[in-house]
Amino acid sequence: MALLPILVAPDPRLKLKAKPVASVDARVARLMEDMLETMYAAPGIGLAAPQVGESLRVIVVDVGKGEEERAPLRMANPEIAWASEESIPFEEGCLSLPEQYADVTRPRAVRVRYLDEAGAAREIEAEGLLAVCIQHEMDHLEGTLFVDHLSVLRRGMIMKRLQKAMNDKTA
Ligand code: GNR
Ligand code: NI
Repeated sequence: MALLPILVAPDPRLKLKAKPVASVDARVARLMEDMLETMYAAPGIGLAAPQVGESLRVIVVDVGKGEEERAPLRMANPEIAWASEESIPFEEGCLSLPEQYADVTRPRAVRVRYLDEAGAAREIEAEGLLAVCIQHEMDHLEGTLFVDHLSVLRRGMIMKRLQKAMNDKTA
C-alpha cells in the first residue's frame, strides 16, 4: 500500500472528466487500496481517483464511525441509477479544498450501479451521509467540486480564502 499526494484546487487536473476503467484489473484494485489508505490517513470519508492525479472513474468511500468499524466501499465506473426527487442541504468539505466548508443541496437518496473491487456489477441504495459522499465523489469524476454548486460570489470567496491559507502555509 502507498500514500498518494492529494491535489489541491485550483489544480487543472481536478477539472478533467475522468475515463471509465476498461476492467477492474490488478492496477485498478491496487489504486483502490492506495486511495483507501490515503483517505483514512487524511482523514476523509471519501476519495476520487482524480484527486490523486489518476483520471479514472474510481472512487472509495467509508462513512463508518471509527477504525474498529471500517466499512470501505470500492467503486469503479459508478452511475446514478435513480435519485430521489427530494433534495436536502448538507455542509460539505473536500480534501482538495482544505478547511473550506459550505452547504450543498443534493438528492436525499440515490441508487448507484458500479463495479466492485472484483469487477462484479453491484447496486446499492444510499441515503444520509453515504448518499452525500457518493454524489460528492462522483462529481469529482466530472471535474466538479462542491464549490461549483455555489453562487459565483460564494465560490469566489472560498477560492480566495483557500489561496490565502495556502500562501500563508508556504510563506
Ligand atoms: O472527507 C470528506 N468529507 C466530506 C464531508 C461532507 C461531504 C463530503 C465529504 S467528502 C470529503 C473527502 C473528499 O474530498 N472527497 O472527495
Ligand atoms: Ni472532494
